[in-house]
Amino acid sequence: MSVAPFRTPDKGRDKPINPQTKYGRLRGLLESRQTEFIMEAHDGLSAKIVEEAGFDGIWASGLTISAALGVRDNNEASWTQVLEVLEFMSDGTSIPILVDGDTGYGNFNNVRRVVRKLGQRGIAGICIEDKLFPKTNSFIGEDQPLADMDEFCGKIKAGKDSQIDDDFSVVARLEALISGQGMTEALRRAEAYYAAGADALLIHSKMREPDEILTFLTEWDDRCPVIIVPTTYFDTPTDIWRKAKVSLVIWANHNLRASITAMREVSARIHRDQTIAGVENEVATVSDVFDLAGNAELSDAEKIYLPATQSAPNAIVLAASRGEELGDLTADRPKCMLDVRGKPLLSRLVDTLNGGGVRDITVVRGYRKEMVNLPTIKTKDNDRYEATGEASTLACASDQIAGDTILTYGDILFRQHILDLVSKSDGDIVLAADAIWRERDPDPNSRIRDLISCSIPFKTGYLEDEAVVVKKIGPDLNSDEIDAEWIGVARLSKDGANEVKNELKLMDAENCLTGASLIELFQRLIVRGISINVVYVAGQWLDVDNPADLMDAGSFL
Ligand code: SPV
Ligand code: MG
Repeated sequence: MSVAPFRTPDKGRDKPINPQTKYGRLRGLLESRQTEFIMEAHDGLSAKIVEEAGFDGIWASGLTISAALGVRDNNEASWTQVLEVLEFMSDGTSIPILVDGDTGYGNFNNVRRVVRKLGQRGIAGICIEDKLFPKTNSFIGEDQPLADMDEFCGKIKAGKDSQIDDDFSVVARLEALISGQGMTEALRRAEAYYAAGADALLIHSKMREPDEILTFLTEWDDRCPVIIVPTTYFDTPTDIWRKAKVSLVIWANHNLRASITAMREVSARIHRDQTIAGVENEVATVSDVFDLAGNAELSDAEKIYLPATQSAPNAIVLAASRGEELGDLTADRPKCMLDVRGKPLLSRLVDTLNGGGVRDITVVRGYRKEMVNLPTIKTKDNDRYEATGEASTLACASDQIAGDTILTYGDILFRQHILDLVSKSDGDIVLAADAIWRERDPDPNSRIRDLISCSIPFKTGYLEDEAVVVKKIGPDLNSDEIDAEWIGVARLSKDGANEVKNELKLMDAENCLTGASLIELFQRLIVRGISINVVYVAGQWLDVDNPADLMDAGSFL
């Protein structure tokens, strides 16, 4: 269906819009000729959540920014204080912001200054309302006085003359209906504000029904973009706005109101229960907070900008599988989250990594991923965990395979010195391998084991500084060629990390990534002539495959 353009009586209003800028994208929403929606935010975090939800724009509400600062919507927060909040909101998001500029914070001169400052901070547009400074929220009281119409037109002109980008939008908000001055006055002012240069009109109403808004829309007859704020007439079907050719609908305050409900509930409950145990699974995780704050980007940047000597290795923990052999124990959680003497197995593993200076830990989750929620980890997800193997799980974290990287299974425990040994060892890909693996269980076939045949066996007088390389790795070595069992811990240097990453890409291109294990990945590297080193260890580790292993894990501590 082709939609006619807006009636554009004045020249210069139909210039091409630059869709690359936030200014252009807000103007694009206003002029898209379909009904668009923007959502309220009041700080950097809520702005990010609005973008994450999929909205194409943000309403920086005066009411909710004030409330979030703990003050009234009466210009109690100064415009520069609001500007500071807006800067956080804009820096943290890539979608345009339309700011509720109240009455413009003074006269035309204040509007000029605000519009320039907003433009400098990448705010896409301002909405100013035709009331008096200091403003009062439109839903409070009756018959609030309106600004002089000509004086308000001067503010609109001043705003347009001060914008630093052609696509910056100045929206004129009409309060005539709310202040009881009637439809004729609203239309008279609409005409004047549009002629003064407003890019769009916002027609506001506090009626429970949409009738006066619909009448305005009919009378105004699509002369320019019109914005509505259906806070009081909230149950009007959205299709009515589409049919009435509303340009933009503002959902004006629901994030703030939702947060008030949620914060009240959680505070009351914690106060009453004197514990946080009851709410722990009902609130966002701390790692979710880190994700929203963009911590992953910071640790990537640290790898680029901090001197190499200061950068500790990062770790990738593969923890996507359920652990079938553990039966009902893993009905509601993956095995990495099973309790080992009062703490999840994964927490114990994280403690060991932290003890070795490894702080940047990415856990790849799969089965019951919501249960893998430790505060200090980053997460990646293998949502196809049921149909894929370890190599695919590792590929889900391929952007973390960079620089010095420790790679571990998520169902193992090992002593700190093993981590120190692999961390110090030379070689681009180094596996910690248990030379006395037979002591744990002499039968190589008793469970799936990652067995290794090495260039120098441990028993012939191996010296720690001698380079031992893997000749072959896999579950099906002949008994007499097995020298050790890989314990599930590896270290990759920067070059080793690149080799592993490339091999994962090759496997993907050859369609053999899906079911592959890590062992198959390592074996492919060996066949390609990449050297994989071994550091021998003597026991002091375990993996948890079955209930007996879980008992052993308790005693291991
Ligand atoms: C705001 O969100 O601050 C607004 C809309 O101005 S309203 O509260 O409906 O006036
Ligand atoms: Mg407001």
